[in-house]
Amino acid sequence: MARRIRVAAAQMGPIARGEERPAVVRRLLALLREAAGYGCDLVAFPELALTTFFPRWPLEDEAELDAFYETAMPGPETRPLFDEAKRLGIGFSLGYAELVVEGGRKRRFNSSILVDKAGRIVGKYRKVHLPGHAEVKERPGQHLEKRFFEVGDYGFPVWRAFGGVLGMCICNDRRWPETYRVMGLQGVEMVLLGYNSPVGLGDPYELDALEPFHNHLVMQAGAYQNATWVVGVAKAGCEEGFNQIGQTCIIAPSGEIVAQCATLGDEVIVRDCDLDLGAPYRADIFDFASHRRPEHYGLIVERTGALPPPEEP
Ligand code: CDT
Repeated sequence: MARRIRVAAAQMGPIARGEERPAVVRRLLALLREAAGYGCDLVAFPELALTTFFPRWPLEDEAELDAFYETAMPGPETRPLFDEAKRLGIGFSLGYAELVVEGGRKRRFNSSILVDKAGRIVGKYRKVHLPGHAEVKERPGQHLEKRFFEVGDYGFPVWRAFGGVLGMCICNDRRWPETYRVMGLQGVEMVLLGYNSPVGLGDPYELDALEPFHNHLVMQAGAYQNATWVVGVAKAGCEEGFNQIGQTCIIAPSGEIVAQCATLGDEVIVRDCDLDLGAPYRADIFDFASHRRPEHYGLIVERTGALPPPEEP
């Protein structure tokens, strides 16, 4: 019998700096209800889906900064999302800024959770690849994730959920082959990932112009090379003066995009995903046990890694 997940990717348009949590949760609820109306098992929301992308500002005031983080999940303001998901019998993944106090020290992570149809958190991931910088740069836009988050300390776990093996990663993680491969080696069948990808921060125009191409390139390659579905969900549009790409999409284990958003706003796309679609790839071209040669990779690095520096002209 085919193992199918009907998944929704719920893209969000911009969230204003002053938009309060209850208003954002109302938007999430509308998207959740729309997905449930389509009979979805699961809806994936973006990275930092409860707030504006606050690492664009060098926030100095600690109380102001803390207000962008969740100290409990669910907390009083996010509880309605869990209750409604349970009532409708739909799961979800959600990206948010997490603040925990450990040993009297505040720890901050860029996190996402996987919630089952009964409203229970069954998986949690903390972003590993934090892009940008900790110090303010001389350029039009900042990306201060290294200042406001620690590197995630959970690795790339996968979970048995929704009748398959699911994993999560967050935004910049999608550009690194290791992200997918670590999950691929654990048999992942669907990767849920949210992103906020700005253009116009001051990179050369050539890079910004290719950003939509690179966005799909990395997710399609990750899907194909690991025979997994990938659900990539954007927070899109012009947020506080900065343009963020959209292109929310659902990618099959073949690497093909099978559904894609057409706007830069709140929008739901849906696809029935056959989790067994990756099986022929895993049985042949990407049969890791038969064809991968990890015992040689170290040797290759050893032999080629010590390239002498270029000679002075
Ligand atoms: N949120 C996130 O990880 N964004 C990065 C852009 C970094 S630009 C300095 C991305 O990889 O899309």
